[in-house]
Amino acid sequence: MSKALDGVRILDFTHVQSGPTCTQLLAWFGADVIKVERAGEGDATRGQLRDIPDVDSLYFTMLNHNKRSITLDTKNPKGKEVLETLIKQCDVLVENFAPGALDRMGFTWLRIQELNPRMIVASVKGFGPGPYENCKVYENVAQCAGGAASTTGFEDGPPMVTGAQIGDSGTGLHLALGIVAALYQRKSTGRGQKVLAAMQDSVLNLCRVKLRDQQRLERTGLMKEYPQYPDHPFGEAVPRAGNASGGGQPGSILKCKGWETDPNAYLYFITQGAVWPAICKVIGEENWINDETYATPAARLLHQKLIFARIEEWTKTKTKFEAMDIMNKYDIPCGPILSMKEIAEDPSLRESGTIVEVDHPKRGKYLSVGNPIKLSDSPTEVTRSPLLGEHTEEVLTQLGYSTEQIAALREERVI
Ligand code: CAO
Repeated sequence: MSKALDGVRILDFTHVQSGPTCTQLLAWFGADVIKVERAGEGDATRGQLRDIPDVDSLYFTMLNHNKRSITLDTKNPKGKEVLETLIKQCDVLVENFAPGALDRMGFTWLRIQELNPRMIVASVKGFGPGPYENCKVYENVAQCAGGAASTTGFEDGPPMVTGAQIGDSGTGLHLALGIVAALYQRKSTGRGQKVLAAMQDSVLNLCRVKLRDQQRLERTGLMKEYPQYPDHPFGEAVPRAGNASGGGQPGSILKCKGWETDPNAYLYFITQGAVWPAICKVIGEENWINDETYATPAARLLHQKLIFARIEEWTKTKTKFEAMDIMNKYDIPCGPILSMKEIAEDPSLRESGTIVEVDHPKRGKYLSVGNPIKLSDSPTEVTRSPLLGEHTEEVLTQLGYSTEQIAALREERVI
């Protein structure tokens, strides 16, 4: 079967997490992704957080599936020539170097356009134009600057970053969408263009509802679905909301049977208005259905803590899965807090290809997250990440280099 991005060739000049997330997705959709790395070390993540000595780390292998790797010193004049050939023969260059690195290498936007006017140059940077545009940025900096940290955590605690890599992987996703849009526009214009996804912007995009709340707060002075209401005053900025739902239906994380010893024996429970009578029946408080203290969503907002405490008395008598099964019968929205161990062992995630087992020649079998985006006409087959420089000769031969030329480049340590 064909793949959605068959025929698209990507010059993958990315490293660490954000850029590789993007090019891995493009590879899963069928693009030919050629990862350019420095000889010797390669992408720094190959050697970071290793669990097996001298073997590419899971950090690297889980972000670089379905790619080819070539080594190239792009600061060496002969290496620059190879890079020029690659630029002429690729559709997209994706990079996430520190600001200005590509220019310093001699590959400005103007130069790239001279070499290949159809080339799309896609970049992840920490910040867009402005006072911080020249800063190097890692995940948690983006979470802090994009509004996630100030709105995450509990009211009486410090700002908190989330385990979801919204700054790195989140920005990679945004960049991938920009690249696909630019490829589509190129069909009619015939021109490439620059695509920028700034990590701060991507995090902010994912925190859109918090900017919504900032404006609601400024207009009305309070937000009734927040845990601060009605007991604590609101300040000038959106506060941390603990585990409140963030939408129009109140929710909370509740203890389940075994919580004393199992740190993940919890359930997320949403008191959706439509199923309020069912909730009351399940927890044995049928009189709450018509009691005016609880009968309407507006009345319940004044008593959220008491209501969730009562529901928790019930959830504490059930495991999270038992509670989930009972609630599902009544269409009551809730979800178990799943540990990574439970997720790794989940048969349905294996079945759907969201969790995949991959074989690697040096590390053996390992688990990875497969393509979370499923296309019915472009199925994803996850193949292992490349060893450093595994495809150097293959790619250079495809680019038109002879065996002798390749040997000379190797001799001069350009590749
Ligand atoms: N041959 C020769 N030189 C190479 C090369 C190659 N194949 N590949 C990279 N280099 C050079 C770069 O040109 C750069 O040289 P200069 O500093 O002389 O311009 C140098 O290697 C280091 O690149 P860098 O500054 O990007 O790397 P770093 O480790 O110092 O910084 C990071 C890492 C992530 C902080 C920075 O790249 C960055 O801010 N990127 C943009 C934001 C981003 O993507 N952050 C997410 C990181 S986690 O996903």
